[in-house]
Amino acid sequence: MFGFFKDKFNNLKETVSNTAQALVGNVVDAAGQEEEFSDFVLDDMEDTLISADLGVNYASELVDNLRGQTRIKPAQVKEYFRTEFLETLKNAGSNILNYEEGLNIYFITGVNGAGKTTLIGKLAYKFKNEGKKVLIACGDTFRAAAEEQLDIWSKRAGADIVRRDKADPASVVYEAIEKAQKDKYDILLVDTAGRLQNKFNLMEELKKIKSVIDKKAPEALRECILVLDANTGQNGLQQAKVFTEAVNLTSVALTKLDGSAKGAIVIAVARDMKLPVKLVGVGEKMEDLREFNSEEFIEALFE
Ligand SMILES: Nc1nc2c(ncn2[C@@H]2O[C@H](COP(=O)(O)OP(=O)(O)OP(=O)(O)O)[C@@H](O)[C@H]2O)c(=O)[nH]1
Ligand SMILES: [Mg+2]
Repeated sequence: MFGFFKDKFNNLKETVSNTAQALVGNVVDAAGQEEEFSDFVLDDMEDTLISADLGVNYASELVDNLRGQTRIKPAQVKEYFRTEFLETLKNAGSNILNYEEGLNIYFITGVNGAGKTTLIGKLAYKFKNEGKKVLIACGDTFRAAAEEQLDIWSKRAGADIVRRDKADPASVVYEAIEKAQKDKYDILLVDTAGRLQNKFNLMEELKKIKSVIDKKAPEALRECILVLDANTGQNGLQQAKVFTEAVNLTSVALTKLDGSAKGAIVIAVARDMKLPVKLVGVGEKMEDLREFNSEEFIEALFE
């Protein structure tokens, strides 16, 4: 049976347990049993938030709100952070992956090794299980074996693929869109390279592919997803900035959350980039994909 949501909450709790310790556990420990917040306690708390990868500015802001006030006591610190984090996540927008009748194009970007190709395999599997007609475009023609890897995923998921070895990625995507429109596919997943000769070339190539999608399929629903490895921490935020300047991202997929202690990057991305996380990778297998939900994530962290 397809277990996309099976025992979702317990799995999620386990998946985020390292992040929960790094973020919530250590913050509560930092607050200690004091009656009021001392500077010493607050500085310790700020360091804890920064090492959990929440970002320096946000960490300082949250801690500064607690300075010189008496309304929130150290004993209530957990509730304070729970409310703050949930609000930040909600302000970044809906977690629901957009989908509508007709063609839906998911353009998948991110640095090398982030988990783009694996995410495409997982998404293909998810959509096939929902009875959708799924096509994959191999827009990574740079790395040797990239097309082979995508071919294996497409077969596993039972999805169709357009690959033209070593061709220009934008032309492969052009051809895939034509096929998707002609043969009435519901889903087109576009894989891209994570590394070219340099970052400039990579961004130029992504812009070119994006412009082919926008021009050739203006009527299609288009999501531009940045794949972030949870373990990259604050570095991930820098990546998000570069990509969003190039291709105007609509959402983030956070991969390798399994085992990561740096899941707080979800909150940092939501706050600094105003980008919602919509998908979470929790392992290397085809079923290891979860739809992100802010309430569930916060509940699993703060339980
Ligand atoms: N534990 C874990 N591993 C993952 C997850 N997603 C991807 N991986 C692993 O990360 C590695 C890189 O994944 P790819 O999907 O090839 O990454 P990519 O972004 O396509 O890489 P390039 O094509 O080189 O840019 C592989 O070994 C995957 O099995 C995840 O959610 N959890
Ligand atoms: Mg890849």
